[in-house]
This record gives sequence, C-alpha cells and structure tokens, in this order.
Amino acid sequence: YGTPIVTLEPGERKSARPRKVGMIFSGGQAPGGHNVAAGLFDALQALNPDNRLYGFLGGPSGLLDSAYKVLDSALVDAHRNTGGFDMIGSGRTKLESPEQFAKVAENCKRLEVDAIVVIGGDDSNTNACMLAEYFLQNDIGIQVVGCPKTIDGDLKNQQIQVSFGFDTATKVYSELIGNIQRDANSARKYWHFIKLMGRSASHIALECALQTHPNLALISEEVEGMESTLDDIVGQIASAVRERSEKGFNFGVALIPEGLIEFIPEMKALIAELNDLLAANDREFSAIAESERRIAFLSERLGSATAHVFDSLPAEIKLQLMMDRDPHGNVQVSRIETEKLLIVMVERKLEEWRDKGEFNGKFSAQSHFFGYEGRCAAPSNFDADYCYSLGYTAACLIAAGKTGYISSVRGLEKSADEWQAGGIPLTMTMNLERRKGRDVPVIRKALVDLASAPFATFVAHRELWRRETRFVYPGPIQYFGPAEVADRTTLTLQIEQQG
Ligand code: FBP
Repeated sequence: YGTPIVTLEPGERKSARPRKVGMIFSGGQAPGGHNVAAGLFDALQALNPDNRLYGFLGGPSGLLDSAYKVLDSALVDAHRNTGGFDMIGSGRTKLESPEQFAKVAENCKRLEVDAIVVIGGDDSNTNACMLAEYFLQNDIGIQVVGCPKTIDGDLKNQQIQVSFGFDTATKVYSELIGNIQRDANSARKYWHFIKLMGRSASHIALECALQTHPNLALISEEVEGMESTLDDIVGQIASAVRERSEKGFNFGVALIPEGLIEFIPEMKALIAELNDLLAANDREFSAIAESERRIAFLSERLGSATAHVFDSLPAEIKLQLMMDRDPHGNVQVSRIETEKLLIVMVERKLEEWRDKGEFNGKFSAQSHFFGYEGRCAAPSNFDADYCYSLGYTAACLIAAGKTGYISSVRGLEKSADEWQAGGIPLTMTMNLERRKGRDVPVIRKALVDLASAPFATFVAHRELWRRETRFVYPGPIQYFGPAEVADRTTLTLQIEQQG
C-alpha cells in the first residue's frame, strides 16, 4: 500500500539476471490473451535470452497443482494474434486462502519461478494483490503482476481505461447484430431478441447499441436505477412492438444484457432468497430428481411475495434459476434464458391487449444469445497491440522489481505509438466492500455509469432508433486499410475521452 504509479521511460539497456516467470490465464476467455503471452515472452527475451517463461495450465489450479508448460518461441509464435487461451487453458479456481498461497509459494520455489503474471478480471486481480501481499509479508521473494482482462468491460476505473477483449468481442457481436438487423429489415416479419454477454454490467450491450442502433436496448443499471419491475420492462417492449406495428413495421431488434434479471428488484430478491434456500437445504434439494418436485420444493419455502414472482415464471426459467452457482457464488447468468422469458411475457402482454382491442398487429419473435462467439475471436488490431503492450510492460515491471502492480497502458484513444506504458499499484484500484459479514478490499466491478457520456449518447438517440429503422451494419472487423477504420477503438472509449 502507498506505492506510486510508475511509467516506462526510454533508457539505457541494463543487463538483467536470468529469471523464471510464470503466467496464468484466469476466468473467461478474452481475445488477445495469446498476445499478452507474446509480449511477455519477447520482453523477457530482450531483457536476458536466458529468461524462461512458464505457462501454468488451466488457470489458477495450474499454480496449485504445479501443472505447467515451458513457453518457448515455437509455441508462442504459433499463437501470436490468435484468439483463445488454448495455449495453456484457463479456469475459475479461486486463489484466495493462505493455504493456497503457501502451496503456490512451494511450487514456485521448486521450479525457481520468482514472478507470476496473473491475467484476469476484477476478482483475479484482487486475489493477485492478496497473493503479492502474502509473499511480501512472509518474505517469500516472489513478485506478482496483474493484467486487466475481460470482455465484460467492467474492470475499469480512473487508472484502467479498458480491459482487453472488450474491443474485439463488441465488434464481433456488432457484426452479428448488424447481420440480423439486415435480415430483419429484409424479411420484415420477426422481432429478434438478442441477449449479450457481460455478466452483471451492461457495457457490452451499450457499446453494441451505439455501434448498431437497434430499436431497443435495455441497460440493466438503468432498470435498477428506475426500480423497474419485470412487468414494466415487458410493457416497455410490448409498447415498442405496438408502436412499430402501427407504422407497418412488424419487425425489430432488441438487445438484452445478460445480467438484466439480477437488476430487476423483484427478481433480485427472488435470486437472493433462492441462494439462501439452496445453501440451507443443499442435501435435501440435491436428492430430488424430478423437475416438478424441485420447483414445488422451492416454491413452498419461499416467502409469499417471492413465491408469487417465482410461480409466474415459465418452468424452464425456474429450473435455470436453481442451477449450480459459479465458484464465486454468483448465479450463472449466461445460462438463464432472459431473452426467451421476455419473448413469452411480451407475447402474453400483447395477447391481453389484443383481447381488449388495443393491439391488432403481428408479433413473431426469434431469440439469440451472443457470448461465446466473441470471446475467442482473433483480436482486433486494437486488442492485438494493447495485449502485446500489456505483456511487454508486465515483463518490464518484473525486471524493475515491482510487485502488487497491474500492467497499465494508457492514452488508448490515441494511436498505438503514443500509448503510455507503466504500472498501477493494485491497491490503488481497490475499495472496501462488505462480503460475508466482513469488510474486505476488492476491485469494484465497474457498472455502466448512468451519468457517463456514452450512456447519455445512447439516451439521446434511442427514441429515434425505436420509432424508425436506423440500423447500422458494421460488418466484420477490419485488419488492413486506413487507421481510422482498421485501428478504431470502441465508441465507448472514444465518447468517454471526448467527455
Ligand atoms: P470473466 O469475467 O472471467 O472475463 O468472464 C466473462 C464471461 O464471458 C461473462 O461475460 C459470462 O457471464 C461468463 O464469462 C460465462 O462464464 P463461463 O465461461 O464459465 O460460461
């Protein structure tokens, strides 16, 4: 705590002692991970050709099991500019207890690894910080450096402009949304409900909306801010369907952020109560095999208000809500088919209106979920350059003896030759949060800021996009051509920098 931000400056090359450095990918895939490895490898070779890079396999568990591969030039070269984390794999094991830290120390000591690079999101970098602190306090002499990764875009703050992978993933999704919009506008017979990954935060949905101008895009943070109920949201979508139908447009595109369900107050209360119920009745509940009995078991034990919400949901959604939680105790939102839930509920609402003579149009819907399509795409030029720079910078931080830092590259709105590389103390990115009854330091997930310029830009245009058909079809990622096309960043980043 209390260490300064550092920047890399040109200087004399000094000879550095040979080192062994370990790296892991932690959590979900994000385009550009292999370029982080390439940058790290190249910098280590430039610092001392005897340096060695070890890739621990399958994420944090590789550090605990001492499962690794030596990353040599043949392996690294074969993966440059490719998507995915398949060179060494990734995983979601949490590395957080002192026992685990001691095991990592023991394994690294045996291999003579004296620095670890953790490529991960908010939770993984929080844990990287704890690991660095543990090594310092116990005089273990292993350095830890983080790298900001996640397509979700929620690892950002005053110091970190964007996590890697967000740029490529949103460009891939926007291409696909554009293709669907073109189809919708050609056939003119379907409403397409498209759920987009992003876990809790709606950065991906917002960026894709800015890129493609759909008729509707829900932003979970706004839903929470306005305390909208499920019925409000369904009403809002159904009204848009009716409004467009009255103009002869029986088609449209609606974007739905993956985490929406957790931001609707009554659903949030339901999920919280289900979490408690499932934890308290684990054994009894696991012994029930039939879906209907599982549903009844929970319905009988919920409070009356939450039971009412639960009972109103289609059976598939009830079952999805009771699926296993992830290792962080979160509902696996990628497995809850919110897009289908909304289609069913909008259909019901429109039928009610039809019976009352308030709707006489057509509504036929298709559902889609875009997530895995974009997480391992070949990195855009931006992500390829950004990731390589993050990896190269991580090696420089290690060579400079830094620990508890996150590799940082700033000025990303400018061209790559003007970027500023350096390191941010991880503690500077942390806040105290109450978890399981204790105040613990964590890197806070950055949700969409409703006072931000990107959100304001969206709000200024959404009515027009809803009423009319102003679709934009961005097409595929460009790798060659003028820099303003091939190297352009996300609209979120551009608008944020313009203020
Ligand atoms: P990270 O936060 O680990 O980068 O994961 C991102 C993400 O793609 C989320 O958008 C999504 O909710 C989740 O991973 C899906 O997890 P899984 O890969 O385990 O299905």
